[in-house]
Amino acid sequence: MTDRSEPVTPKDNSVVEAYLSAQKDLTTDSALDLGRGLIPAAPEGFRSGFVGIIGRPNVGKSTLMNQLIGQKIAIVSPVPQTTRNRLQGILTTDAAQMIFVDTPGIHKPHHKLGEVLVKNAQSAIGAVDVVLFVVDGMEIAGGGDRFIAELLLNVKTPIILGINKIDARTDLRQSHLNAIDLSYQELAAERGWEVINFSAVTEAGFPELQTSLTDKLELGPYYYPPELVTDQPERFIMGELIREQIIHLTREELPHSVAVTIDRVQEDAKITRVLATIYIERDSQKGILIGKGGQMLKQIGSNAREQMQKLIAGKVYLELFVKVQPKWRQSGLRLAELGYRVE
Ligand SMILES: Nc1nc2c(ncn2[C@@H]2O[C@H](COP(=O)(O)OP(=O)(O)OP(=O)(O)O)[C@@H](O)[C@H]2O)c(=O)[nH]1
Ligand SMILES: [Mg+2]
Repeated sequence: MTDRSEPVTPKDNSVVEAYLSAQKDLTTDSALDLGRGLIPAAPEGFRSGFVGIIGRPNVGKSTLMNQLIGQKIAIVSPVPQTTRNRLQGILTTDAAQMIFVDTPGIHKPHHKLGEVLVKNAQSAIGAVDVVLFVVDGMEIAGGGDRFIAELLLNVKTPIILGINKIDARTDLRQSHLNAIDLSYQELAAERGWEVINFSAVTEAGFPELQTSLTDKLELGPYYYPPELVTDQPERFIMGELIREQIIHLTREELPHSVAVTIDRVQEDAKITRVLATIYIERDSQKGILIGKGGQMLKQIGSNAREQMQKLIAGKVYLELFVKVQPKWRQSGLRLAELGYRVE
């Protein structure tokens, strides 16, 4: 039985497993060396570092990171403000190891949760080696984009302006397209940023993006085993997969009022049992979440279970509880209890 608090790795990989178990016992420097010993030495000319993915809500940051690393570790939805935590996804190529940091969309906060999210996204800007500023290629640069551009003014880190969703632009009028492109070219030219067009869905433009990111990183070692795709615990991703289904299946104010905790994960040979609690803010939201005859909650559970099975490549039994926690988004203490890191 394990507690599923270890980072996500592909199944059946003895090198990664050994690395992670060495990491668990990291109490001394020698244990650290042992952990490092399992990471191969990087070839000459190898580059590595952290790439911060920032931008307004809903521009496709999480979709981009998932697609770049080839595994779904960040949840995605058409509703803005989906991502709430800083998530790391790792891409290792022959030339480089890029550790992507997905961040919550930067917006004007209306509550304590929003404040914490925006602060965390901003602090990521200072902690990475390259900033990938993602914008929505379907829309002309707006106030939200310019606000972020201002935040980036005094940043010394190399910055790439990434124009996303180019796959969806086929229906736009040419004149409108030109206006969109011009608005971003102006933004980038003022600051000397490189501009790259891509689609996080079709992967068009990915080779150019990867080359440019690699060029901007310094020479460096493997920070993680080449097979690792994230340092995020499976437990955390499981909670997010539940939250994703709630966003997809419920409407009204519910998506933003929901938090999920994974209370217990019990793994035996045949099945992994997961106990989770969904927190809402008001008694009146219970009805929407549970649905007629419990149908809604059942659907949420069944969809999330399916996703979890993909994640761990094994059978999952999922039990969901619902609790009312008034005003959790307003309280720093409750936010911390629910796992939101206040930086
Ligand atoms: N057509 C198209 N849609 C995209 C693309 N990338 C993302 N989307 C869609 O845009 C919506 C938002 O995607 P997310 O990845 O959740 O956006 P985000 O920037 O992480 O949003 P927040 O976490 O709220 O800041 C989803 O409906 C995605 O399917 C793309 O390249 N093309
Ligand atoms: Mg996101």
